[in-house]
Amino acid sequence: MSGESLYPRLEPLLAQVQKPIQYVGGELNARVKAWDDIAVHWALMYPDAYEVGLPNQGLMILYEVLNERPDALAERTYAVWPDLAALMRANGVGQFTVDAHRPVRDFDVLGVSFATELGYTNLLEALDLAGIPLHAVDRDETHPVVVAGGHAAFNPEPIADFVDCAVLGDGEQAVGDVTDVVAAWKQQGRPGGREELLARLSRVDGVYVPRFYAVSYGPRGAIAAVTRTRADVPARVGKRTVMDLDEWPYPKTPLVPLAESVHERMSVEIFRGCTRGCRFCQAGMITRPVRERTITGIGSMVDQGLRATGYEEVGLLSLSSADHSEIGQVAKELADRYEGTNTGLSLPSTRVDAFNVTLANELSRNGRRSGLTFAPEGGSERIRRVINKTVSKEDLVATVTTAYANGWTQVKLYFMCGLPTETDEDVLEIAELAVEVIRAGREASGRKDIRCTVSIGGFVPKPHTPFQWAAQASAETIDHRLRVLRQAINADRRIGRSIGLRYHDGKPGVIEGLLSRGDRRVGRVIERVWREGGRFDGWSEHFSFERWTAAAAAELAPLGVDLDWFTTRERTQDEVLPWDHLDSGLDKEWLWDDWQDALSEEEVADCRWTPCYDCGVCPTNGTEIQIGPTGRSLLPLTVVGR
Ligand code: B12
Ligand code: SF4
Repeated sequence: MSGESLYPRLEPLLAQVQKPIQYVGGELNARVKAWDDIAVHWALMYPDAYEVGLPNQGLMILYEVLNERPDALAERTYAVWPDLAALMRANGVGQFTVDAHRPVRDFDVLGVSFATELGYTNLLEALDLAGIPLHAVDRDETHPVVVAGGHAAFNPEPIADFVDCAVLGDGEQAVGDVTDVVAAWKQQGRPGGREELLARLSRVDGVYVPRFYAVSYGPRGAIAAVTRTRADVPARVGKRTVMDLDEWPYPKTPLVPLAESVHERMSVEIFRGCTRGCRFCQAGMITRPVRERTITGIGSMVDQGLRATGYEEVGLLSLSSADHSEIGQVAKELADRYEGTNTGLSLPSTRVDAFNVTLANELSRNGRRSGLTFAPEGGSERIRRVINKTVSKEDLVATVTTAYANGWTQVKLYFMCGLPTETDEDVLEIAELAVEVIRAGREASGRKDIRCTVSIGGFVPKPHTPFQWAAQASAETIDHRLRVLRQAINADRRIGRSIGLRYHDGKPGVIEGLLSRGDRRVGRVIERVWREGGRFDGWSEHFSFERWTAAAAAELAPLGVDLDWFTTRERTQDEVLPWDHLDSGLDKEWLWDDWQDALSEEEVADCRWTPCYDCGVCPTNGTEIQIGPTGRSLLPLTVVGR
């Protein structure tokens, strides 16, 4: 019988694996709906371990939106660790959902959220465990439709052979449209089989069906053209944009993890999109325009979410939360409302120029003054102009010092290494900055125990950003710069011991680069890596650079390209990029001009506060920037006593 629980066969295996709790489901606010009489069954997957996947905001939203529909149900599935995967294979137990432990194979749709490309091998593992053919062309109408979503879906070409379609942009409305199409096709007796279903899906706004687009290559390895193979599919696929976030106040009842997870607090997304224009930031570019949730909308989501979860901390999330036009008011009113309770508020990393101590004081009114995180991203003022994240060294030091003077003792600073035009000197300035921050901080606070942690990530150029043409720095370059930086920080031990340095070597970034800007030819590399045991590539203990480079060499050489071709090679203006037929709304010419501006160290302002500079998004999507002030307050809610 379809949808029958695998739990009786799974349970004996759980006693033999690590952290079995992650597979049992039944979390607070999880849903299990009856299988029969439901038109469309969705399995929603985050292709990483439960501890990373469960708190993912995007998937939590879609889970709830779908389950609210009477004709749909959604259950969750996560990547299983290799210990359980081996036992499942040995015992013939397929990939299952954690909600009702149903076989993923039985669902109509398998929706996979790709926030990062490093989840691709876990997709293949899940398909194989589920008994779903790896290649979309080998599936028939009894198999689930495999749908990719999330930010990486803006270039799904490396996984084009494995997915049936990709949804570009916001999912809230798109999943409803996909449900309608699948329901109608099933109800009509599945006319035309899988091909017809996919053709119908390709006509839904934001849905891209790779099999209906043929890619040809030119003599030097670059793409010659991407052409439609059917006249009834769009030449370019546009993205979906939810315009009124208040109409979509999800998750209303967030899931509370059973096992330890990376993010144990409630999150309320206070706006979507960002127009600060940081040139490295794919999330900012592809989610334009800015759409703020209103102050009343935020207030009721916080209230409802806390009641539904029992959490004592609320993160006010977005790509740059201190930029919400009414953040001061939001923070003050929430702090008033929860004064005297255990409820704490937090913002994720803050732009240095958006930080203000009144806001920080409001957020920590309930006594928590743990750590503050700033993301200057570039070490020198020059490189900050290149990436369009302009803040002067003086302002940076002054801001961090203010934080120390106001009682914070731990400050985290995020940087990137390997940015376009970067030299060793730019990176060495990170050390100077950190030293200065500690010196000034000790002086201002009168304390010796203040700490500053410098966290550094290797820069990976991403599609749909001005840096999509840039040469990625090699792993050797990154490793060399990190080495000299470490030496510089440790040069003076009296200061150096107050500075922590956190970084990864440059190798995983190279593979992320291959997967981010790859085309369909990269699919065979992913498949080979998976066949040779590649899983959980986001985890350093599972990631094997050698496995990836060997697979890339073997699979790409016959095609006349290689790993460097996809990563450390700078692209020219006329090159057809693998994602050119996927429309994030950004005008390619604007992106190119912005890339040229980066090279000449010219900045661009935030169009929230300055006139539009025609990036293309608003006219292409028929959207517009939406910011307050609404003039409304968080109330009419009364103070919640807890
Ligand atoms: C902004 C951001 C943050 C912010 C805010 C997070 C948030 N709003 O959820 C902050 C700073 C708090 C944060 C914290 C963390 N983050 Co973060 N974060 C991001 C980032 C850049 C964007 C996420 C976002 O905007 N979410 C908002 C939601 C609403 O959007 P969404 O998930 O994209 O989903 C929408 C659409 O994309 C679409 N969609 C998504 N999936 C699907 C699937 C289908 C089938 C369909 C149809 C549609 C669809 O519909 C959704 C609703 O519209 C992502 C990278 C990325 N490009 O996605 C990393 C990312 C998700 N974060 C990551 C990490 C590691 C973390 C932390 C663990 C860091 C830490 N050590 O503390 C924490 C954990 C937080 C958590 N909730 O899980 C990693 C996850 C790595 C992994 N292995 O999967 C990522 C991928 C970054 C990276 N490359 O390393 N993060
Ligand atoms: S079109 Fe103009 S207003 Fe809209 S996001 Fe682009 S620059 Fe900003």
